[in-house]
Amino acid sequence: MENELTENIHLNQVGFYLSAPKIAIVTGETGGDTFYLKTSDLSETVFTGRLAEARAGEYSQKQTRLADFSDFSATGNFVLVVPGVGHSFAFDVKQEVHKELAAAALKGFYFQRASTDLQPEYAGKWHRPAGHPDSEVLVHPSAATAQRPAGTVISSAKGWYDAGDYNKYIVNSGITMGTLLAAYEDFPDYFQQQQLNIPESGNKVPDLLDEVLWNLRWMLTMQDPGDGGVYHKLTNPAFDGMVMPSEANGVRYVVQKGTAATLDFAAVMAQASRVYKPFESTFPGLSDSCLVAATKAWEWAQQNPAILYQQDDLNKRFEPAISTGAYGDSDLTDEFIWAASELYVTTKNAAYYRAVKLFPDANMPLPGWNQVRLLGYYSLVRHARNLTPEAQKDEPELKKRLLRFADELLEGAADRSYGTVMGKSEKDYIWGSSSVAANQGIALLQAYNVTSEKKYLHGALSNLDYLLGRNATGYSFVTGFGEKSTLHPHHRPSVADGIPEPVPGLLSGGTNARANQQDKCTTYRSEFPDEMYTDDDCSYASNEIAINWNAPLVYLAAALEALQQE
Ligand code: 9MR
Repeated sequence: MENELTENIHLNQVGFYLSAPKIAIVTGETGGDTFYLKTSDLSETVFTGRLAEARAGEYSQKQTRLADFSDFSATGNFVLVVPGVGHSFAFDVKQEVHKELAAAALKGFYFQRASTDLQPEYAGKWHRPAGHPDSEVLVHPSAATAQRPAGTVISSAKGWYDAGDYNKYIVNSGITMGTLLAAYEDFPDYFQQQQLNIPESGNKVPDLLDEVLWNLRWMLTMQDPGDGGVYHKLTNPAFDGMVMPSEANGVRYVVQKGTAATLDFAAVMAQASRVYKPFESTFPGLSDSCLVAATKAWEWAQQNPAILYQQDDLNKRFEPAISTGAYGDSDLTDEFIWAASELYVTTKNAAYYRAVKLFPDANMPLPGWNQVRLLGYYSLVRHARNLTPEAQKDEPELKKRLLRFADELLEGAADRSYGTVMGKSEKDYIWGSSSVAANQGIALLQAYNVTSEKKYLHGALSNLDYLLGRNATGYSFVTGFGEKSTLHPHHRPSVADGIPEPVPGLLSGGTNARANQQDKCTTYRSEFPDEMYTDDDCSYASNEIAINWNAPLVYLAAALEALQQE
């Protein structure tokens, strides 16, 4: 039996750092209490340990036993063996164990590029012809102004496809860009040496910033030059079929300007302005243009503080009807906080700091596309030393809240079924829950940065383990990483390209407790909330990929690589 591969040992299928915690979870009945770490050819036992007492989660119900081999610390390729159960997938223990993952997660954005072909030199077997030039996009009646009446043709090229679909949405680009730029601001040395092999590699600018620029250039075109407002999205009226980008040739529109999109845009442009400033000689004028764009957007939002994107309502008033992703948000408090924070950090103009109530309550809501408050707080803490007295006065309280939030995330993690920070409650398993795990990891790393306390670093690592297989489904949710990883994401190129392997480095949305009600796929195998996942391209509610999920994966993987020696 121990010579047989089992899927009942759930672990990070990529591997473990030499000196960090190493945990695997064994499900089902186990014969005894002992587990062994063996070389992957099973010839040599290198570590022997005891399984912890069986536990059952409140919503998981499946019995789990934890195997802790953190004390083992030698380089190699190993399997975990539990007599009576079998052996795990093989994994590495080594330095830089997530280096390739960190690069691939960022390269995932290159594969999402619109308006360009992906050449074999960079894309390997996933090369493809260009799709969506977006050089002739129509102004939708919902976005018409005197200067740009309905039907006006504008150019709005480049950008990343949002997800498994081919549309480009400003709100979701906002949190994605904010997260990637934050990764760069927090770990510049790491990104300065990271190599992605993208067309711009070698231009003296870190590859991350080259890749981010592809989307930044598109975002800039989404601002109405007439008044500074920003279109909510660039979209087809309805989702494309499951075809390659080059075969999706329908008419595309920019749709209604809105306050959420405009504020997210202002935040990203303000942040980009300071991040690209040192690269002035490569991108002359870019930093200044970003700041001008941010300021104009901010002013528009002051004049138009509550223009919500409500797709149903829009469809009652305008044609053609739009049925693609809505990203509708009805509470814009957090978007104001984020935009004001970024404009303040970049300009040091305290008027921005005072312009909105930055601390309307003591809540610390986990970031998501409709909740960006913490992106602003992270920036305020990151730059605290260089800010004006107003912000410095608030800094201790802000740090306190950050630590309180991180402590809440850690609470009880070690005793959970899978011993991860992810999964405190069933509520973690939402549409795109993989990004919940990754964003929790980022919050913990902010706390680590403030305190240097290892528990935060290890908590973040537990969630990377979650994403790479230490979860109830046993899947690694990152395409191309792990022996049992997502193979059939709801991702049009991966479905239509005729290549068996999905485009690599993409993070599946993962377990979603309501997925079977939302996408009605018939291939789910379990009703447990933490197992509601199917690796089937029908499942847009549990197995799509999206840029706002990949971005926190980039942050988490790169940060853990940068911090591994600590
Ligand atoms: O990530 C979004 C999730 O929070 C929503 O519940 C869901 C339904 O509205 O939409 C998700 O976003 C999708 C977007 O609307 C269109 N592109 C694909 C996105 C990921 O599934």
